[in-house]
Amino acid sequence: MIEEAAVRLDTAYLEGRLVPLVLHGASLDDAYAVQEALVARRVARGERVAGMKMGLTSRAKMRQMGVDTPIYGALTDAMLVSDGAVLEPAHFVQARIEPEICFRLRADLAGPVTSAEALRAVDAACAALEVLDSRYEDFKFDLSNVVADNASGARVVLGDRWTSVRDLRLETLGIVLEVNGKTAEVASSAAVYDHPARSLAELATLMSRRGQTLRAGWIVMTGGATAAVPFRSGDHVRVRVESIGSASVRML
Ligand code: OOG
Ligand code: MG
Repeated sequence: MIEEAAVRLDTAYLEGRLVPLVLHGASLDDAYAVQEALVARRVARGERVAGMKMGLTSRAKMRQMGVDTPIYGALTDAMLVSDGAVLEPAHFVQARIEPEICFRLRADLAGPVTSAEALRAVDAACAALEVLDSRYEDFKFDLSNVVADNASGARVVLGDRWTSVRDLRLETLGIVLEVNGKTAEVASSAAVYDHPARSLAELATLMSRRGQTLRAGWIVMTGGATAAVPFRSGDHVRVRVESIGSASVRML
């Protein structure tokens, strides 16, 4: 049942198609097992796990998606694009984009941990955009199905510089999302689970329940600070994070 659900999601991802929900009444543990099987298929094709993402860590995102439990997903090197990249619409079915703060780890991190312990494993932060592309019609799903679908992950756009977290007041940084030169959404980093380090701590803690550990050198997306907005052909999107920098991306 788990492998079959993973194959259906993986095929939909590869072919740029939608699928009906793959799980019905499955436990959250089974949903993460599907996600792990999905990521294993991608690793078997030559992709490398480069980090993890937290999702549904802000009230704005929970409200938008109708799910009120934080979740996580994996990031592979194939999902990472650099600042200023131009994406191909053909690679997405219903892309959305959201502003995030991304961390880079300087040490392994095994949960359960407190926010302060989690922050000690972080070496730097970067402004980032996450491109989401649910494999389910209209981004409609429940907790288990979105977990199985690797938390709707599609691409991560990293800003052009990393800033040491030692010099930052991470709990109160302004975040501005611009679409085609106009302000679309604004937030504070406090929207991210009260503090982005708390999001990281929760990630390590959730992963520990499945016997997994975050690795030195990995990046961690801490979760959308605002609701995600549609990302359509011709759109140019930029995030600016106070004291950290900016990241931008275009859809051809
Ligand atoms: C699920 C993924 C949520 C975030 O940052 O909140 C997420 C979705 O919204 O489709 O990545
Ligand atoms: Mg996200």
